[in-house]
Amino acid sequence: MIQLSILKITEYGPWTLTLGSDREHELQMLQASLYKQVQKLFSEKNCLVFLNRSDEFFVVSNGLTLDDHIEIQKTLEELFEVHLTISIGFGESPFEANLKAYDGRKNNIILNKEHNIFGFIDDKSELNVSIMHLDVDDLKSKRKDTSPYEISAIIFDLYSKIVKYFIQKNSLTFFMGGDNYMVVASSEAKNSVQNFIDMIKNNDDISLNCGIGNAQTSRDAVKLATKSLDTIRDIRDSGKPKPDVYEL
Ligand SMILES: Nc1nc2c(ncn2[C@@H]2O[C@H](COP(=O)(O)OP(=O)(O)OP(=O)(O)O)[C@@H](O)[C@H]2O)c(=O)[nH]1
Ligand SMILES: [Mg+2]
Repeated sequence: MIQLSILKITEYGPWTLTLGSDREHELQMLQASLYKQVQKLFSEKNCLVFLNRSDEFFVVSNGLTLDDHIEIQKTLEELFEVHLTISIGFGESPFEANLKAYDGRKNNIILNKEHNIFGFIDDKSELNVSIMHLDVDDLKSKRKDTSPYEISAIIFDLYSKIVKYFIQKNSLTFFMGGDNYMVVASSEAKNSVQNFIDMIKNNDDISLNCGIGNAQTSRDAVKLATKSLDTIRDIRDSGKPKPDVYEL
């Protein structure tokens, strides 16, 4: 079972209009500082925040109670003029947890009215999370004959392919910057990642490495996933044949 909290800026569209049309730089600065604070507050509670479309955040919030969410909301409400709505859900797979959180918001299932928190918390089941950290092998060598913008086109095309493949496995993919992607993974996603890597190798001539981490909290799972990825690099750099996938 996994718990997911989705944070979205409340009534952001109408609020942006109040800034007039010379607003884009202000919105970009606001979104960046909001992300920084949200990541800080949740990582202090052993979670990791995934940035989604800049005005929305996904947090694998395993272990966090309603009171933890209220505490974070209070801090954010003091710091920012715009406020966030939180929808919490849980499920056997990451995608199901996302549906449950969405359901809670849509049907107005209030967990805390004053601080805009909706959805469902399961405090009985044992929570676990698997993270897959995917990274392009040796992107540096591609940069020798491909311009920065063309590299970005490749990276975003790949992002779209990872999203489409793993949503079918009830998993959620996020772009982390550079050539890094993280999949909040179901067990079927973990079982099929080698197949995905082979497919991308054959169709797009891109080699991927995948480190997998399993833990109770998302920050620990991410730490282990990145450690697994670095282990693949260590094996490769020692001259031995490297695995494409490594799991801790
Ligand atoms: N989000 C995130 N970005 C990273 C991380 N490590 C590197 N990056 C980014 O990814 C870019 C590419 O770095 P690497 O993947 O190390 O370079 P590479 O040539 O592909 O080398 P290998 O992955 O070791 O084959 C860097 O410029 C950073 O922007 C990480 O752990 N997390
Ligand atoms: Mg790389």
